[in-house]
Amino acid sequence: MITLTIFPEAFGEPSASPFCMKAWCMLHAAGLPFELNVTPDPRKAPKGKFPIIELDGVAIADSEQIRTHIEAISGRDFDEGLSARERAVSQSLIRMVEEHVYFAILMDRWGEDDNWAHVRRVFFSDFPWILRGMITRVARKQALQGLQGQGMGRHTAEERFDRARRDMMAIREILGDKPFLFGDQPTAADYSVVPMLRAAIVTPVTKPLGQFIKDDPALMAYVTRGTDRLYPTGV
Ligand SMILES: N[C@@H](CCC(=O)N[C@@H](CS)C(=O)NCC(=O)O)C(=O)O
Repeated sequence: MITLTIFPEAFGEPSASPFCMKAWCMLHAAGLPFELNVTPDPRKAPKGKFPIIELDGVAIADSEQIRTHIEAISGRDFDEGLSARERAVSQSLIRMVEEHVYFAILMDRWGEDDNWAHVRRVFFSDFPWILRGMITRVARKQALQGLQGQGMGRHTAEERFDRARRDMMAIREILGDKPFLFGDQPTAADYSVVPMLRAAIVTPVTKPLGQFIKDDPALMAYVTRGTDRLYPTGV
């Protein structure tokens, strides 16, 4: 039996992490039996991040490796039916949302004081109250240092939004009037893009990126369709 370890629910999402949602939705879609392990503390995870899956004592970290593993053991190809060119576009889209848009959302959540008040309260509620102040200060400092290193933390809020907005327009262009990014059926990119767009719009204090998505009927219809189709629990 596979165990999928994820962060707890937050802001109405079954897991606070879009990467955890991706892995969860993929496991669900592949029809593999699995159980959930829900915990807020990733420090002992092999790469210090969630999601991870464990099978026969072997841990696999990172949603990309998890996808590869799911495809290997289930025989399911999440990009089935796509041409070589579509697979290349899919790969680029996945990188764009996971390695760029994600960090803009992280800045909106951890870098902006109004959202940080919610993140602090919701993400750290399981830690003993006596340690919570210290743990949250350290966690925020480390997160913001990481964002400086990655680069997103060096942009102004306006610059961040402008960068992410261009990514949203690229997604909308690729989507066109199709139900999913590459046609009538969801493919791998949808499993990354839908949870990432949801992460932007459920962030408690709506920031310009979340507002941009909410104001775009095509993107919102896609998020609703994707949620209905991919999310195991419904939201
Ligand atoms: N590339 C990884 C990214 C996973 C990731 O960034 N997870 C975040 C939550 S969204 C995490 O565990 N953060 C904890 C930390 O950095 O301490 C994947 O695709 O799984």
